[in-house]
Amino acid sequence: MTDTDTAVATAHASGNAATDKFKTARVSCDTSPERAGAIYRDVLSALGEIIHRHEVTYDEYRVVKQWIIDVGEYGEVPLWLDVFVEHEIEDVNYSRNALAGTKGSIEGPYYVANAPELPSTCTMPMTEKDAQATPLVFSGQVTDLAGNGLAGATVELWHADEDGFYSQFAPNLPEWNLRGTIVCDDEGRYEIATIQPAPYQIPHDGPTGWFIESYGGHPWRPAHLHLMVKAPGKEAITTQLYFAGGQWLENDVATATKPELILDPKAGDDGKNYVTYNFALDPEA
Ligand code: MBD
Ligand code: FE
Repeated sequence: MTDTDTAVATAHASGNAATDKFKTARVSCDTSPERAGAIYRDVLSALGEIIHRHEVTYDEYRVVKQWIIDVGEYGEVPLWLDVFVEHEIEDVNYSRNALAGTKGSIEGPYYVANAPELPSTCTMPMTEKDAQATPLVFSGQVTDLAGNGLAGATVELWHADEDGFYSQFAPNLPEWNLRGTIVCDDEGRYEIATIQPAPYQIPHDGPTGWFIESYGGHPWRPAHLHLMVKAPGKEAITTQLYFAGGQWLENDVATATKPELILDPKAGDDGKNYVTYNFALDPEA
């Protein structure tokens, strides 16, 4: 390993980790040839229309071809797709199912299944360095649409540390740092002690960063918590929670914020931030 590998989470290293994780579960679906053909024809004709509208040059075509090769070689396919495309997929699936419960948001590239279980009142696994950050006590209840607490609910929580690093996608962090599967009590309640995450720059020293630079954009996401909430007989939700007044809320590079998903923690006398947020789950489709 070089110094760079151990000191920072490069786009290349975290990208390859995300690609490898994604590949461990080979995905398939039963899309019919008719539907596949209709989607591909529409994608290609939209692309053709854009090429004509902007009179895309041969040099531009070759630059894009090289860039796509680079995205693959750097392992940034999950990163680029989840930042720039996933929010549309999340949106259309939310609307189609007409879910009435807590809003969803994108999963992003850094979810890891099967995080160790923690009791309903718990402290997230964290390093001594993390423990210096502002504590956040996050409590609430998983309910049905009528507000009844749900037995058997779990809340999977994963988030970055103050430096913007996710365990398993950055070097030198304990495997399950700031990741856990919280097993709620019999009424769906939880009280999780963690830390305030900081605004987050997606890895931008690789092709995703060059892409952002090419149009004069920025690589920032507002500070966020990732969650997956499940209960027996209910639709699971994947979502994110943000922080009122936080930077980048209005111009998240991943276009994944929603007004219903913003926390407003209050500082307690003990120097910790406290917030309550409940999750309402729709019945299973
Ligand atoms: C993240 O932490 C994230 O949430 C998204 C959507 C993309 C890259 C990194
Ligand atoms: Fe994230």
